[in-house]
Amino acid sequence: FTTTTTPDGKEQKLLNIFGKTYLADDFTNISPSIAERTSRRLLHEPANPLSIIKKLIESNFPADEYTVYDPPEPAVSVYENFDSLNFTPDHPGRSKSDSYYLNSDTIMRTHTSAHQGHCFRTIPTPGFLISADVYRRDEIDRTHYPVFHQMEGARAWNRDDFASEADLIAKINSDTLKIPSPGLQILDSDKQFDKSENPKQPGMSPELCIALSNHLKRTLEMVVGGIFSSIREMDPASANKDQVQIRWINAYFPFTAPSWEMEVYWDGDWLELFGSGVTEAPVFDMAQVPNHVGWAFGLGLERLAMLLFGIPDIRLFWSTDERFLGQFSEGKINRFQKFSKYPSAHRDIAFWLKDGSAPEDFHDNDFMDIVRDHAADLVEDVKLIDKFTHPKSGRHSLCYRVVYQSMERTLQSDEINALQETIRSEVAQKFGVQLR
Ligand code: FA5
Ligand code: MG
Repeated sequence: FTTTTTPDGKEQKLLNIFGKTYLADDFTNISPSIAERTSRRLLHEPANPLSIIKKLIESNFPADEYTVYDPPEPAVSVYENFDSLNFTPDHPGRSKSDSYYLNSDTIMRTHTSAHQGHCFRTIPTPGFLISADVYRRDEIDRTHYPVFHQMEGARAWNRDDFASEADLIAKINSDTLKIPSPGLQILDSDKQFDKSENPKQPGMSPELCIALSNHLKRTLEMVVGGIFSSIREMDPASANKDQVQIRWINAYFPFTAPSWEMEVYWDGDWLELFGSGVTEAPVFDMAQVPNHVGWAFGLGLERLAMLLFGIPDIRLFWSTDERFLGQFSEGKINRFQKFSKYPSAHRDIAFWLKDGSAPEDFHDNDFMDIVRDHAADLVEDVKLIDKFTHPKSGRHSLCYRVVYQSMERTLQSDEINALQETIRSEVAQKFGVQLR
């Protein structure tokens, strides 16, 4: 941060980041530990499991139909991240407590969908694939990290290329794979839009909606089937997974209708792989390609990588330990061999909220941010473990448990105590709470 003085004598804070300067305002909440993450570029490390998965997925899309797009920087306009995707001005997804804002106009993208408009407008092929780091103020545990990676994909048709809607539908149908991918057992494959549960968009005929939905589902089934068949070839240890079960679940996104999530059954659990749906007409209008129809999906690369490589903790993707990185090579999927986990230790922090303040006014994410800023990768998990209201004073107390563990070394208790002390005083100072 630097400051400047406006002509009328007011002090103005400036945020200098990614080679640009932004006027800070009451939305500014990006922290140094998050900003630092942007320089690592895991998807550009060819032997990182995330980029191995990215390449594997890309290889399952026909290269002449889908262009691979690599977005230049993680900061996007609030318009791109939300408005261009049909999020209403009061949509809760815009909340400061869930995202990292540079200021009220600029945000660290929360999903790769932020680049849909640009791609629909500029990419010459009918489809595209976008992969990038995305940023969310989220909880801290084995499967959540404030920075993760998504792959977005989309496919469009221009109504103006067809003499009639019947011709358009016939073309979409002829572009659609006829049989679902072998090697997958698919539940609810033919489930279509549903008036009450998963409505089609107004103004689109049922026939067109069904044609687009079928193209979306058959394409993604082919891609997922292709991924699992390469796994079977590469990794005989997973040979028992020769029939992978997937299912289509109704979903909701402001920028698609109808919408679905795909889940895959793996190691005894259904795991959500991606969200998808038929792109809403206003998204094409705002992208300045009116009269288009199509579909999109957005997939979490860590989820799939954890499953396929057997990686147990999302922080490992950021490890620079040779015992981690040395296990992987470009184009190859192999089971991760656990190296011994360094010991963990927990510390609790309890505090009274300010008089008259309710537990709901204290956001978990604000606490998480302090932990992230001061202990970054040395924390495995943070949980609210107790809430208590004093029977006489009516004051509320909260207790969080912080589990410390490093991926790289054994933490000494002096070091943990020092970190905990820093977190304690920062929490007291920032939120005016009284430590217990
Ligand atoms: C989205 O981000 C939508 N943009 C997806 C989309 C794109 C829908 C295009 C329709 C059309 P969601 O927040 O559910 O949706 O995230 C998409 C995927 O990212 C999830 O399915 C999951 O695989 C992954 N994901 C979400 N949150 C996390 C997280 N905290 N850590 C790791 N992966 C995550
Ligand atoms: Mg979701």
